[in-house]
Amino acid sequence: PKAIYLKNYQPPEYLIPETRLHFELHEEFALVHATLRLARRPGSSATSLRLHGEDLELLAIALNGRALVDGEYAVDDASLTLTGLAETVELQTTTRIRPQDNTALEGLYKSRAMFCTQCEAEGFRKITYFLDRPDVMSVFSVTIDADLERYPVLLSNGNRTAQSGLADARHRVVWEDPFPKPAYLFALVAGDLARVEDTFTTMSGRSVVLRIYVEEKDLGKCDHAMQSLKHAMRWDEEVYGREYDLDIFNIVAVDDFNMGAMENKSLNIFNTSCILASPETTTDVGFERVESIVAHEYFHNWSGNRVTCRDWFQLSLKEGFTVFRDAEFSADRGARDLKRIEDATLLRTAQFAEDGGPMAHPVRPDSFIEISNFYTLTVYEKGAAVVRMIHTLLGPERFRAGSDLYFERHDGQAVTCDDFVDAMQDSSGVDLSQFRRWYSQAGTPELAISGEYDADARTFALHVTQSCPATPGQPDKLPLVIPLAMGLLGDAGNLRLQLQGEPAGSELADNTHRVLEVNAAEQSFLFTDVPEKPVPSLLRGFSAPVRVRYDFSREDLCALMMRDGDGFARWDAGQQLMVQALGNLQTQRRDGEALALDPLLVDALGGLLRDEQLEPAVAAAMLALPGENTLAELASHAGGADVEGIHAAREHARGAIAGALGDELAGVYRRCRVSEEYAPVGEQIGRRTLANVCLSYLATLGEAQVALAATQLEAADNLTDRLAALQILAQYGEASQRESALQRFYDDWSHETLVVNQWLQLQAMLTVGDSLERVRALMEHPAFTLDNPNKVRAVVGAFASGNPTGFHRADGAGYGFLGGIVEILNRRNPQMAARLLVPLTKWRNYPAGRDAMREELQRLAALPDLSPDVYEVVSKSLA
Ligand code: B3K
Ligand code: ZN
Repeated sequence: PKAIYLKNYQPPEYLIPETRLHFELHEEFALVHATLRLARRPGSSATSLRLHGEDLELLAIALNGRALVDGEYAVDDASLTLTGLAETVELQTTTRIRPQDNTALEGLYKSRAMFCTQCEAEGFRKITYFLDRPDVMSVFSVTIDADLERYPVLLSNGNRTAQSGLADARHRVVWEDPFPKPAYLFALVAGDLARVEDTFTTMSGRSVVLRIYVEEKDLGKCDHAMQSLKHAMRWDEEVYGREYDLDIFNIVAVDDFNMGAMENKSLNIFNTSCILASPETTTDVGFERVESIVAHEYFHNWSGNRVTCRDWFQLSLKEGFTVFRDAEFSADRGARDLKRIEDATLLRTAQFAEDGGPMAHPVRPDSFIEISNFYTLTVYEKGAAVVRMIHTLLGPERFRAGSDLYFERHDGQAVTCDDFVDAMQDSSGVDLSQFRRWYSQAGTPELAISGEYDADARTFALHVTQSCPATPGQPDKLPLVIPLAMGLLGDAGNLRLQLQGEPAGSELADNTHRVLEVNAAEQSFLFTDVPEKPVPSLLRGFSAPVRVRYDFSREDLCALMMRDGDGFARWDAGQQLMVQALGNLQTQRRDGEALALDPLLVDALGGLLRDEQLEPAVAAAMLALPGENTLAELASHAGGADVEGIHAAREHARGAIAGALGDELAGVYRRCRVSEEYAPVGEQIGRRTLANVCLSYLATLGEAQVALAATQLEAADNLTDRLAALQILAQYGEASQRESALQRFYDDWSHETLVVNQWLQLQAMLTVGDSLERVRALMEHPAFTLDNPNKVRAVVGAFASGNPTGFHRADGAGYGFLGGIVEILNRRNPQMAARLLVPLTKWRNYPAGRDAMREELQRLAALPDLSPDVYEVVSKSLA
């Protein structure tokens, strides 16, 4: 496998203004008749053309109506080459493909009884010969023939323009999509599907039919997705002025899907786990996930489909922007601070780890071997953080003007990240040239900040130094533009700020919040008229994807945690206090001392529990200790993570907190229980989350408290409370209690695949007993199959990334287990295989397991027949 480079980008020699496809779907195979109108790109003088095509059996080929004979074209396992081409030609091919045998779930494949497609990024080439690259946009017309009884519903992009009966109890449907699109947005579905339907009236008064197609049994689980879709459509009109552009919008749910969902033009295809929702089968977090993914895919209609990517190096053009859009949508729908907390946690835990590891790459990568490996946290989440920083630097009005200009300038085009920034720059007049480094420079920048108070001069200076560690291929880094949102905390609350150089008495000078623009390696900011020595509140709202180092005392952190004006900063200060406290416990444990948790932290948490004014959801977030993976990521800087030590420290802290604050925890648990009928609304969600956080602390205290979980499990009317209780019973209950609760839950819910998947996942993450043994047994369970990505993620993925002590057990068996699964999936589903491997690639961060992890990677590297996906991850992580 060879790498391809952004710097070698060449525009296509031919374009395909028009594509006609005719599918004949059968039980053993499918025939694809394709008619492509090819037109030489203005400016090109090429007469030959190489079309992409993989796993295709070419049955017929004709140019301008004349069948080609051997020698007039060339076919290999990845392409079809034509020569002697005129300026415009019509190419007709017939290929035979085998969707039934397609276990990679890329191209046209079968999920249970239905046919469906997944073409992004390069799956269309497994359907027919084509220029399968996003800068070739074509108008598609699609004819589908299939058995009427098995496949009464036949869908593709755009509008349905014809339908008719055929011989042999078959039927035909024709779809035409008026919008030119790249092949990755093509979709086809055929199946026996039921649907729910609704309508939406757009801001200009057009009525759009909305349909969600599912298996009959799931009809009752579509409401939440439908409501989410309508909210998203309205929000995009209100916030971005973007209206939907066809008369119909379809969503289809499929069980076998490599990721969450796909934004195919007017025919979004979803993993059932990201679309179906009901109180019995979906947790609060699941409801929120459905809403945000429905919105995300819908928003792609403009940020992705109407304006798409020139090449796959520009993936963040659509993904970073669309993640930013969906995050703002969720923040507007719910609680903004909480959404920022969730996103910052994800970035700090997983994206920072990516940035610090062997696969580190810029938001716009320079090269790749297999693009499927670059649907990463860096491209998505850091990409979104980069768009957010533009939003912060420009402010909402100028950002909106920039996005208007972007959509107007590039509608119908395939463009680059630079085009996006150009639009923001041109409309605002803000020079973003230095800012662009965020797209090309990999690694997590670090701000080392110190504060200096001068009581006589009444000034407070912030000295800021920025740096960024080297990443593979990028030894030297340049200073970035970093918006640093901040405030200063005094004894009685946040101080009014006056920055030196700022006009005094202006509206700005009056408030307590600033965004400092850090753009040099070293800089100072001087605040004047500061009446007392303040504690700085830094990186409010997680205003940039950076690490901040500031030598806060524990008392400073407590002050910020209890009194700062910014919700995110309060949470963040609490987390820092916890990280320090947990670090001390680890040191005590290593030195064989008695473990003693920082009393200041316990007091602060007690204060939170007693504060009845604090929103429950915020209290829940502030009470939760940083996760083991977050702590491991932080430790990767200080000589590497001690998995056992982290786990032990965290468990000790949980017990100590519960021991000291048992009455408060029990009181809040009682006060927060929701007695109304379940609804996935913010107020209830907050109370449930807080109650379950309290319960999970209490469970560390012993049998009597574990019994509360048993009661909750019996009484619950929703999956959130049930799963939380089951987790506690399984983790803290006695063995017999654990096994019977798990068995009973399965017996109750074995008919609901999505619930069973969550049941599998919960067990894969239990740390009692021999986790690996448990996981092996789960893989033998009738509910498990390696062919379904949701199951693989629930068991293997959850174990490798969500059960650190199990995965990193001292004998290395966890690594061998994961490697074995990757070996099996390497050919069957390369995308899944490569993704599962990610935890092993972090081997340098784990001193104890380092050798065994590396050896497992070396074993994989030596296997014959590695897919490009797995090869890339393995070889880069060993380099
Ligand atoms: N664009 C798709 C992801 C496709 C992944 C292909 N391996 C979903 C999304 O980001 O909206
Ligand atoms: Zn997306």
